[in-house]
Amino acid sequence: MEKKTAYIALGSNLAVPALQIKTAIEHIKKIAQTILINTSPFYENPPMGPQDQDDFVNAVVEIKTTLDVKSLLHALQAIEEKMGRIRIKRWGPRIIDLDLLLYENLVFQDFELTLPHPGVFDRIFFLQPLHDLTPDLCLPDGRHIVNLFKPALTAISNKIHG
Ligand code: A4P
Ligand code: MG
Repeated sequence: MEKKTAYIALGSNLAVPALQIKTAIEHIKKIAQTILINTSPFYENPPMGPQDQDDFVNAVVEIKTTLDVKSLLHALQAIEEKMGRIRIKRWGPRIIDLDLLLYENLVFQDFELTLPHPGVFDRIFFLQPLHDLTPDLCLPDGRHIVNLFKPALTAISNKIHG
């Protein structure tokens, strides 16, 4: 099968978040039929949603894979489980959250997967690292990332590493 480009967002706000992101990246490198192409800087961001939790560390990685999109999603969920993620409350604290932002130009929706990830259009903690990796990115609907994320105007999150 042909190699597909995909972007995965990583987020953590528990147990030394930057370390959790690094560990998750090591796991991503080991996904079958998949290679890691690039890692964005890590950013510290205030929590979106409930404010009674610690700041998040967020990053995005670019991969190439010959896995189909569902196999990739399930591989990411297996990493979350291996790393001890417990789902307690929506938008609550987490050891690791792996969100599939984009898989080529696929537009898709079913009970377990929405692509592009709906947050890719407006969440600064997705857009900023994605812009670092691919400033020329065009989303499947034709919108250009620089029209969603204007670095000079909106760079409010704090680069901590990379
Ligand atoms: N799912 C559907 N589409 C996708 C996709 N493209 N990638 C389904 C990954 N999963 C996808 O996710 C719920 C369900 O989404 C899964 O069963 C999967 O099949 P989840 O990870 O179990 O639950 P969740 O993460 O608690 O909920 P949700 O709505 O996905 O939350 P988000 O959007 O992930 O937000 N603040 C900062 N600063 N940084 C963060 O990273 N993250 C969250 C969580 C809240 N606040 C944050 C951050
Ligand atoms: Mg999630």
